[in-house]
Amino acid sequence: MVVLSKPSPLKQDFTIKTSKQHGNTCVVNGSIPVIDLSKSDAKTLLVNACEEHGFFKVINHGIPMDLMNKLESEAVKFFKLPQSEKDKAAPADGPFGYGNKKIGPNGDVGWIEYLLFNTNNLDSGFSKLLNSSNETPEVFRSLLNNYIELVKKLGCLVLELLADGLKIEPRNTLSRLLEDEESDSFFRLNHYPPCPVNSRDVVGFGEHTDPQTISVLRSNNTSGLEIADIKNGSWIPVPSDQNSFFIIVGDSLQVMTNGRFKSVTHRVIQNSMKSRVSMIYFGGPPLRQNIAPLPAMLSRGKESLYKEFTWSEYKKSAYKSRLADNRLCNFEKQPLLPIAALTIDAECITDEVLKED
Ligand SMILES: O=C(O)CCC(=O)C(=O)O
Repeated sequence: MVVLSKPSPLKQDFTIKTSKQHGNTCVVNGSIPVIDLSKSDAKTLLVNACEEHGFFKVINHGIPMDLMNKLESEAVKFFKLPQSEKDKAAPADGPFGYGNKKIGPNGDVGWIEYLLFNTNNLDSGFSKLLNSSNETPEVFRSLLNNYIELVKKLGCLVLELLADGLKIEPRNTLSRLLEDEESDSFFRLNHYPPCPVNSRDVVGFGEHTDPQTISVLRSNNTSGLEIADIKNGSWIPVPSDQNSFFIIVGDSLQVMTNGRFKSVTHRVIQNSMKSRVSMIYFGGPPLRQNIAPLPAMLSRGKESLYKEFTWSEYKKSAYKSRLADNRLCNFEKQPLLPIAALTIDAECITDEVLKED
């Protein structure tokens, strides 16, 4: 059992606000697809999992356990530092470096602390770490570098198998977005300390979808992650497995497949006994990249379900929203409905609609 810093009493409200879409019902025996990447049927199973769950676990991924464990130990060493030392790694401006309880710029909070890095410019977050009394910063840095390189490769392999499964050519159509030297990808080390309040109602990381293409997640053996069932919205707890990776479909991949793959809503519930440590790579496209359904997804006269936008435009809009907002709805083409059938979804009222009022 890993127990890190002594938690302080809850001063803020970390209560889960029961969402309209998902409520708080939990289906304990909901299933999570497990895909063996060494098997020849992997590409078909991956496509099914992205369509039906937007989430799956991969085994036989080829990333050495030793590397995952060493990086986790370095992260744990950092999170064990006194609060005043960790605060020295907080960003003066921008998002990279140490964060505590605040998630994003718009008032979301969680029972969490984290280190956030830009994968193409590790120094943007890492230079802040040098302000804290970290004893082995070079070890930490080189482990981060090696690990990020390997999870990026894993993300690319999954995207190439998905391209094969969807008959998209060339097969690097999706993976090249992560490999591009201007790819806007992030890496976050999350630490959820044991929470003094033992309740399913305290949130570690509130419900959200990932805006990027694909996320590659690994955690220690502490549970807490839940995904929303795409069919009925109920929450499915994800059993932890420190030897495997979990893959999360992001909003951009949903758009590029014209809604065939689903970007999955997920959240982390606090644990009152054990620390959860997770590491997550968010594979994003370059800022200039148009995010639009791929031609192969528009065959047989299908129309795009989405307006045209670049990753930079989507990101700007996402950063103005709250964690739980449905960010994609402002980019969806409105179906042509008879006027009498039109209803306005409160979450989707755009600035233009508000101005007209
Ligand atoms: O800690 C986890 O398992 C998930 C974290 C997460 O969803 C995130 O960092 O965006």
